[in-house]
Amino acid sequence: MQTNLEVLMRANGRSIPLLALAVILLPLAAGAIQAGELQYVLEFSSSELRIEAVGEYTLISFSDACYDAQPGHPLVPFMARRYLLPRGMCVSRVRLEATSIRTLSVAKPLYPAQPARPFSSQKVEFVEPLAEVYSSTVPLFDFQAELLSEGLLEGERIAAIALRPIRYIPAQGKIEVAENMVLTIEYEQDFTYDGGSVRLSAGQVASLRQRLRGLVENPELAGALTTFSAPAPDEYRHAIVTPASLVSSFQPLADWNTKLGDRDTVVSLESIDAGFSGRDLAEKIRNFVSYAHEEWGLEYLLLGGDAQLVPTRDCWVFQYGWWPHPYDTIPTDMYFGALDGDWDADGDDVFGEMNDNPDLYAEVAVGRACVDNADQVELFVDKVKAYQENPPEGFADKLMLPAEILWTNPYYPGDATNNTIADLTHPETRIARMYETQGTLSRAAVQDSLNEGVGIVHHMAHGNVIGISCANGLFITTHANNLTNAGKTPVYVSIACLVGAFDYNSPDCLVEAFQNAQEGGTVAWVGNSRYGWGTPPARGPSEDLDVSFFETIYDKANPEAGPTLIAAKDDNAGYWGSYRVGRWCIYELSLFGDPAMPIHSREISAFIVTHDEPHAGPQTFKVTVGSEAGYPVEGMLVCVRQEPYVYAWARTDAEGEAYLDINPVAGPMSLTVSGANHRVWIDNDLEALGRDLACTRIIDPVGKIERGEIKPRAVIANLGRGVDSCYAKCRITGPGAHYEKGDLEGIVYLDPGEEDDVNFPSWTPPGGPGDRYRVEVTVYLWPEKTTEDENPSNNTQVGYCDILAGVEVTATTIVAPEQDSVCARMIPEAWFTSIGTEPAEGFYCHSEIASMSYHTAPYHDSFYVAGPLEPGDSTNVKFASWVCDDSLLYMAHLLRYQCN
Ligand SMILES: [Ca+2]
Ligand SMILES: [Ca+2]
Ligand SMILES: [Ca+2]
Ligand SMILES: [Ca+2]
Repeated sequence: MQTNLEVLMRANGRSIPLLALAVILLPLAAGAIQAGELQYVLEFSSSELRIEAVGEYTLISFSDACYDAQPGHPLVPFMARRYLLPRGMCVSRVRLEATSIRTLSVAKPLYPAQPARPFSSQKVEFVEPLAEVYSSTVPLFDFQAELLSEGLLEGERIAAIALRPIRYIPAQGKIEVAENMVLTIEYEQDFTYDGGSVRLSAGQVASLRQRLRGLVENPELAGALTTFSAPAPDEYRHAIVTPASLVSSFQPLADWNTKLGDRDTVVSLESIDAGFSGRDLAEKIRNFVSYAHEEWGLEYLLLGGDAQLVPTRDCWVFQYGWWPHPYDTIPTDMYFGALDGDWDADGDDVFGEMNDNPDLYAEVAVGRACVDNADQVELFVDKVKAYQENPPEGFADKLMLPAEILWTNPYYPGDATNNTIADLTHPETRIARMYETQGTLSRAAVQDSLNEGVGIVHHMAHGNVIGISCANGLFITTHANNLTNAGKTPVYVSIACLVGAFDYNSPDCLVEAFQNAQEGGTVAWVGNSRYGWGTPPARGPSEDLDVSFFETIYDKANPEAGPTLIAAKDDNAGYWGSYRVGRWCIYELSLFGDPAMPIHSREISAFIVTHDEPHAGPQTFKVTVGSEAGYPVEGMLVCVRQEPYVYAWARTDAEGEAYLDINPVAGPMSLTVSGANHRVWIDNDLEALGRDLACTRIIDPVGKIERGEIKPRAVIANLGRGVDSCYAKCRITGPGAHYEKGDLEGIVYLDPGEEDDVNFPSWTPPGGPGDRYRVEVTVYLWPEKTTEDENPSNNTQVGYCDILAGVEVTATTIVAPEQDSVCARMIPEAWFTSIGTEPAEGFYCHSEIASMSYHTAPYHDSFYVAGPLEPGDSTNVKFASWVCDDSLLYMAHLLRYQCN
């Protein structure tokens, strides 16, 4: 594989998987894996080939076909695929074996490859087919696999591999297609690997898994081999880096992002300069980002300032033209978020060279706000907020597609790429094609359409630092400044050269004029800081990057600007990133806007949100997000807050549901739901209902107890308004007792009003007969282990218990007088029982009947029992006769009765 080509071509086509995969993992070494191989069985049907006549040539393509032929050589397509390797491994060799081959005839010779060219360049001669190549009777290329590149993403190594299923025999007009192949990737230990300590938060893990599914053919390899640490306690998923003078101006944006769930902090350049090492400020910023990524879970970085305020990292790939030109040096903002290596492997302070091993798989999504002062910051923040908070209807679903004729030899209008993007859209997307080929492209048409309101733009045109071409004239910075589309600011994307050369400051570039327009402009731009490059007659790297960007916009439920740009680069890093022209295009494509901002592509509507009733205490809080049409909405960001106790975020799943683990106190909370195509939903009046746990009763030990082992028990009730959980503690004090124990398991998920028993470890009373103990049971809140609920006064119950005496007799039943009986004269009678541990001998039973008024003298009588009365036995006692007064109430000993 030649890696020094500037002459690459690629066919039109969407990325549709052609290969059915089967995987066989074959470790070669026992014990610690030091080498091994991955094997994949691939199928490629020749019916997937598109064979089209282009003039006097044949162009062969298939979905996501790549080309790497030299100018004048035939365009034989291949495919570039990405595979994960086991952690700590690198590729030692790749092999492709064709197991079944089909031969096809092509009438005209294959199209000859043409040189790559900047979009600014019109004067490129057509390169004719080379006679000595086109007369060959032996096949050009072979069925083979080649390693294109390897890169790191969060410690995972990704290998991009070229697979060549087609070879061409020009003299016979034949192509041979390998329809069945076996790919073998041999790997060995990478002794330079130091990604073993990668720490990821839960949020980072979720987005990494999702990203790998779109990035590699074998994402399952990551799950088995990756371990992640717990999230950092102080999570910041978003940071804004800006000079100290603008920190307070950016704070409202940080507050806004924090409110939505991307916890944000503004960090001054001065503090980074003082606190981080690096050869220059740009490297210090990147080292800060590395730190924050690992310690805070950072996912988004906004560079808050134009190039003269927040430095650029200028990269250099190659010299275009006869002498070095400033346009050969590329301000590359992705450097700040692509965190592997240092982008200058050869250490010559020239960054991003082919041998510098730059990281093309970014870990942190980067955007830039090209602002010069506090007024511009305020404008930027207002636009980003308005785009999410209360966007109007009637603009977001509109896609504007201006395209001019880029070159005439070969004839290459921008229509095809814009048509490809149009094919990606939602069925209801309103598409405004403005094509020079149809006479519908003009500066006025672009201006009018922008002012009327469009959601997204893809502009296929030439450009320079201050203008973008619209066939009949340049749309320049002045036109951008004068836009009047306030509230309907689009996301603008273009392949054009230099419109995003933000390092130019007098004047600023076109993108900056759009961004800083007072009465409208754009909310975000994705554009080139240097030349865009094309490879007519096929799509070139700049167009491929943009098409990938739009694939994500129309494929994901909630595409965010920064991650969407990352996905576009992921898609092209393996193939285009292996070549100088492609790498140039990857470097220069920057996001001008907040990386966490969602991109709308449908008509704006409201969320329909339902949620649990929150209560004080730990709980899983469920939020369900639907559309006005009643469908669940996936991928939306849900955030629930209660300062300083609760900050939790989650994304809705395919059912539109998000689950947040929270532990608020009773009081006000807030809930927000945000994401693409919807106005932000905010509820600041949520109320966490109070917690009230109580110990309502001690079951054991209370009253008379025996001297043996006893299991203390009590009843805990949830008197609060939500499901709750708790622990309990039992303390027993008295002669010789030092018992203080908690229940071992706690009580979990008690419904409001529900009660449950709680058991404590066994206790054996140490004292003797008649000793009294104090028993105290207290309930503690889970998981805080405090008693600070809404009503702490009911958290503790106190009871007493007495050890039974050796000899003890008690009255157990009064036989007479009976309750409510009417009598004049009768014999009081009762049963007495021995409840002690030893026989009772020689004791008196006593009877007392008291009047409930003062008329009659009380009755007293005692009766001697000689015994012995064995433990558990009872004896019947009849007392002396009693004469009662009439019409009075009497109280007998232990029992009350009425006697008329
Ligand atoms: Ca990386
Ligand atoms: Ca270097
Ligand atoms: Ca500038
Ligand atoms: Ca309570």
